[in-house]
Amino acid sequence: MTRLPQPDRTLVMGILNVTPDSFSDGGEYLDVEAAVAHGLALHTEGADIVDVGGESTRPGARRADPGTERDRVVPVVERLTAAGVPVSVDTMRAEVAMAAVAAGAVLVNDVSGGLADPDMLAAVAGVDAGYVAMHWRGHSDRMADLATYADVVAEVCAELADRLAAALAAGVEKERIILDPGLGFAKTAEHNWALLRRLDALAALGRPLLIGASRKRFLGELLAGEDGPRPVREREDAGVAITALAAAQHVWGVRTHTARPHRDAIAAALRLGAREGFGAG
Ligand code: PMM
Repeated sequence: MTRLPQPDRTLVMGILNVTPDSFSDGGEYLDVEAAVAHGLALHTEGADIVDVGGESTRPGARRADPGTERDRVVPVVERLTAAGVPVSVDTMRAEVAMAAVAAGAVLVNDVSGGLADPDMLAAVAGVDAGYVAMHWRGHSDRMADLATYADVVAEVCAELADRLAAALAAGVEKERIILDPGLGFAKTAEHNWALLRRLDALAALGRPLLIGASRKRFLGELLAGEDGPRPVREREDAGVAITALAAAQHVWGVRTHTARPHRDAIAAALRLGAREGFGAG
């Protein structure tokens, strides 16, 4: 992963959805100029990498066609790369991933862990890019029905281990692979909390971890008031708390909608965990 930023702390991956329908920022950055401006702002604010996606994966979402997805993503990847911003591409399609890598993306963030497109792992094996394999059980239109587990931690670990093995078998070097439990993907709020409680079990798979909790529904449910779940835009602080707790456990990265609050939380977690500087004794 020579081209990936490698800070000696948890990395912040800023979210840039170039889609009409993502749950928290859908429609805001469909225009290339607006998307690039937001990507640059995230980077200036402290995002180590900007994750550009052209297909919404929110529960129930319909798929974008491949050409549309590629046309949304590639110009934004090109422009951000040219501006010196490290970029990842959030896609389940090999074709889109390869176009984005050719345009400068240094990381392929595949929410399906290679399951959605049979060509993905071999394609990634052939390029110099990192690969995020996220835990996934099926497309958004049916993932709510797939949220059944006897032991969510054991099953997600086993299924991620399978995806890791498949990526290795396809020729993706171990050093390039990052694993993600896929909070909210075929998971209820209870499942997400159970996984967050056991980051140690996920880390035992032997690869760095990426965690995407930012603004997700389980935080809305956690913070629900009389009017129902807390609105998407008012879930930020709980996400920052999760970042601090995950950073204290040395996860590789957090995928977030803002950058600075998360960078600050990571700095505090790191400082608190440091052994030096606590005074005598
Ligand atoms: N979540 C979403 C999209 N892509 N990628 C990874 N690796 N991990 C996630 O948790 C994840 C993801 C859905 O959130 P969004 O609609 O805000 O992008």
